[in-house]
Amino acid sequence: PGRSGDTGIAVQEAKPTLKKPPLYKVVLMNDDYTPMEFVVEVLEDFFYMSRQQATQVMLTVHTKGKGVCGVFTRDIAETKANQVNQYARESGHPLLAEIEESE
Ligand code: TYC
Repeated sequence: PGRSGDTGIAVQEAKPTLKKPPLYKVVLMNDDYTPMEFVVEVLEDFFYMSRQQATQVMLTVHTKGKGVCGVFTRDIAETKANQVNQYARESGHPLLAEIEESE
């Protein structure tokens, strides 16, 4: 602890480094019914992926069961997953996005 002037009172000095916020993955789950094209469009529109990148992630989810769409702070990850799930429901598809703690 530092000492405040000549009062002899110990004070807590500010830490010079900032803590990084915890990060969360938005994970897309596979299902048997959502069209591949719909998934690719979701990845392009909500995660700003190129068509090539979106196709690759969609195929990873399709073959491995799930895949990471992106890593964000908690609020952003929750918002993205909610937006995807709401849009999929409105469109009549069972596509599901979840969030997972990263690291
Ligand atoms: N498995 C789906 C199909 O064969 C495609 C799909 C891919 C669905 C990724 C969901 O997150 C998903 N039509």
